[in-house]
Amino acid sequence: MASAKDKAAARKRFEDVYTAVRDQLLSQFEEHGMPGEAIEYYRRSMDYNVPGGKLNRGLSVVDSVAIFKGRELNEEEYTKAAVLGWAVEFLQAYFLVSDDMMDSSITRRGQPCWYRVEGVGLIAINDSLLLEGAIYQMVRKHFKGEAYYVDLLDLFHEVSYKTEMGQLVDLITAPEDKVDLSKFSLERHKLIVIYKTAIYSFYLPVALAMLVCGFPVEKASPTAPDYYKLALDVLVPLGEYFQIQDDYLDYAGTPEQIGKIGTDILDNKCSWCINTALALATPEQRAVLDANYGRKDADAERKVKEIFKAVDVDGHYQEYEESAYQRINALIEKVPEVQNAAGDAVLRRDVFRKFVEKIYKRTK
Ligand code: GPP
Ligand code: MG
Ligand code: MG
Ligand code: MG
Repeated sequence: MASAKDKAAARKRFEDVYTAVRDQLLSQFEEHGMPGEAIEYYRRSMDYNVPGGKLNRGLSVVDSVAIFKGRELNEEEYTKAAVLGWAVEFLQAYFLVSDDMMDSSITRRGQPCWYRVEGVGLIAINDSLLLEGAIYQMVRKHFKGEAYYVDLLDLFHEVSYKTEMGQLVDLITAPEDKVDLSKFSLERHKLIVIYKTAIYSFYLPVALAMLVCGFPVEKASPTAPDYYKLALDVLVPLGEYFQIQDDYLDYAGTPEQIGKIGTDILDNKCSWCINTALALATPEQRAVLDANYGRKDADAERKVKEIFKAVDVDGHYQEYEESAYQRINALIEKVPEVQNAAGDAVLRRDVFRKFVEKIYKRTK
């Protein structure tokens, strides 16, 4: 177990790569003769939106590369892995800046959403596009000569497209202003969660690490394992489990625990809790849910929570968590620990175990 001090040091080392990447992007602006005003604006947009999160996604690229290689990374290897980690964080920033506009959200990470900052407004649309474009500038600068360069590009494009598919289904399933619980179901929830969250948050960091470590995208023979499919088949259920925890904590966690006030009931979110309750509710309970879900009103929220208690969402969650944990561990144990072609990296199960141990029974 890494100490708090080790963790802080790992974060600091990773953050130093952000500063370098950001400065490279700003120098490029200068080389193109962009005015000082634009350079300052772009710096402010990146600093506001990219580095302030938990950095779990970005750091997991670095951790995964080291585990696959089975040793500490040298300076050059570290920097390359960290650049890809930051590319994932830029992708996330691009998603969140635009998602906050689509969701008419007020705050993010304890500060106003970027589009609500003085002097930003709808320029945030272009800012989000620049955050996305930055990914390809970074990847180009650091990886253009690599045999797997085109696979990196393909992966970012595929993952972005799938996330956008999920975002579409999310937006039309649960519009903020029109509550219609007949659109919800556990199947719909699963689809949204997999496409909107699991693929970019869990599969992307590991698949990037696999590309860096020389695991081939093309199967060497018809009987050779499809490494990327193996990873996807574990990481998608893991991402689904993570989001269900998030949904549950939004309802059951205290603000002291989760560091924010849960708003899914007020906001008409297609969360695991409402879908579980809908599957269990009597017609009378269903009528209460229909009348009170997604209303911006504390009393309506309380009535919904009473139904959640009555149908035992809590007990169903404990059951779900246990069975998800068992199922995911069984999937992990089936992953073959194969070597890459060069014999200098192994698809170690520890990469997946590390994710599970981080999130099992989390309460924040
Ligand atoms: C946040 O989901 C949005 C995403 C993770 C993906 C957005 C994708 C785009 C293509 C823009 P959310 O709105 O459910 O969560 P939050 O509560 O964090 O806003
Ligand atoms: Mg949102
Ligand atoms: Mg959203
Ligand atoms: Mg949530």
